[in-house]
Amino acid sequence: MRQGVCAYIGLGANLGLPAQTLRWAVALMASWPGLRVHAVSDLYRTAPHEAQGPDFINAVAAVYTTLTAPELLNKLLALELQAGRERPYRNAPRTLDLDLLMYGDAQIASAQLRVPHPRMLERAFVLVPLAQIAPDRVSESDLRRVKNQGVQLFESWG
Ligand code: PH2
Ligand code: MG
Ligand code: MG
Repeated sequence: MRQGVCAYIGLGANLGLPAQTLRWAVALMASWPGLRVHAVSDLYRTAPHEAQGPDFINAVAAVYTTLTAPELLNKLLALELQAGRERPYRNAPRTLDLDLLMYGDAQIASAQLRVPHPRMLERAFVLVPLAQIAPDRVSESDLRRVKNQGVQLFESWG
């Protein structure tokens, strides 16, 4: 599927078996009708940013999809639940977080969804993996601004 919109999804986890869960999530997404996984970044170990708990594993995936943004969001949230996600408080440690970072060039500000993700430019755990698979989407100055945040390569994707 070349057709459809190019969307970017941020993946993160810091409970359970984060790396396995991220790989499992990408495999399930790849099985969804109306979505093709185009590229996945390596897995990065990242320090919790404005959050508590263990280090995170983060990655970013680029997909082409014919799903609408709300349809895609709902499927991502359902997959989080399937991975045992609980939300006891804001930014609580989690088994799986799937954030819709960008949906083509769409600008969306609804009660359920804001795209582009309003905090992505503040977050090295998003910008570093995103720059790996979509260097045209991240500027050098964006990366410089977050370079003091701890991000290290954990595992190659392939
Ligand atoms: N997600 C957050 C808040 N802080 N920090 C890291 N390192 N990785 C995350 O995925 C993350 C975070 C809110 O979703
Ligand atoms: Mg998040
Ligand atoms: Mg989220």
